[in-house]
Amino acid sequence: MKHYLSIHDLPSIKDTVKEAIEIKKNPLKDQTLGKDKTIGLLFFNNSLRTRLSTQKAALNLGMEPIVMNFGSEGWQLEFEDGTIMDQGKSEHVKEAAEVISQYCDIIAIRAFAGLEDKEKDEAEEVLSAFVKYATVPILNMESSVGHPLQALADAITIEEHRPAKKKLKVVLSWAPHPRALPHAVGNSFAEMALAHEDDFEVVITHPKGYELNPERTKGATIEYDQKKAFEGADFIYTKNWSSYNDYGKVANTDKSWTITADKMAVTDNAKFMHCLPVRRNVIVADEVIDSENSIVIKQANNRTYSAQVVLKKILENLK
Ligand code: AN0
Ligand code: CP
Repeated sequence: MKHYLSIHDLPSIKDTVKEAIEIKKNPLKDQTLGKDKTIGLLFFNNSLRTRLSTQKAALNLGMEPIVMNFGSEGWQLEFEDGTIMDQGKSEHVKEAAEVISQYCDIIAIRAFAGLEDKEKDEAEEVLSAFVKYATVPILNMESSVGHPLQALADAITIEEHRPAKKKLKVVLSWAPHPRALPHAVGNSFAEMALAHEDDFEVVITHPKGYELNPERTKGATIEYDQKKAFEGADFIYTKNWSSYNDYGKVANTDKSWTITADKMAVTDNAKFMHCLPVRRNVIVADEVIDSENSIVIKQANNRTYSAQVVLKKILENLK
């Protein structure tokens, strides 16, 4: 594997999940694979899990991680071609990406959707500029449209907690949030779940007007009645996102969409999942996130093995 930009870059999601579960049993087994290799983690946005678990994964593989926060420490980068750079931006991504490539064997990038210009976000302005101008592999740590390291961790977590059933009902539920959030996590989760077509029945539930990009949810059942969607579910995966059609707008903060125990009661003893960070008693009631069925902490632990299996594949390709 050269880059990891989307979940579809994995040769097989199922085999990768199995490999990650093996790595988890003995995470220091490949300590020599990344020896003398450096990974640069570039953050254009905040992070707790991604920042720490990706470094942890790199360390498990014997790599040296270096981290830079562009929000507060880097020069403001220009991404457009041919601009007269006499305003706020100090450096063009063309130079920055090539320079960083000389210091790092892999570049990992977090750059959220701006949620103002749909076309720009869909074109993955930041991520694709690095793919274009860097000379080393690129790892997506949440871009405008996807969070494939999260989706892989989610797939690992579902595999570890799945009941013995042929077909699982996996529900992605929108929940309210006061701020406009990106679509990346919802998109990648849907894509990952839909790639398990033999295994998962995929239902997405949200208020009308909160449809994700239909290209990423093809094959899923869209159900506007949240409680109906929850009936018989095995996994409830919750996430807020802003409107996609009325791009980046928050039209609904309806608390009736918060995940509560009475909604979980109609599921088939479903596990509760969320990528975190989560706003308690807005997205999910304490009674649910603190219940035995909540697997959010285990899910966050799997971020290490998700990053590690991906880095392993990239390193093996570098040799
Ligand atoms: C981000 C998002 O919704 O994309 C990161 C989630 C991993 N969440 C927030 O900004 C709260
Ligand atoms: N789930 C996730 O990506 O968390 P962070 O934003 O804290 O990295």
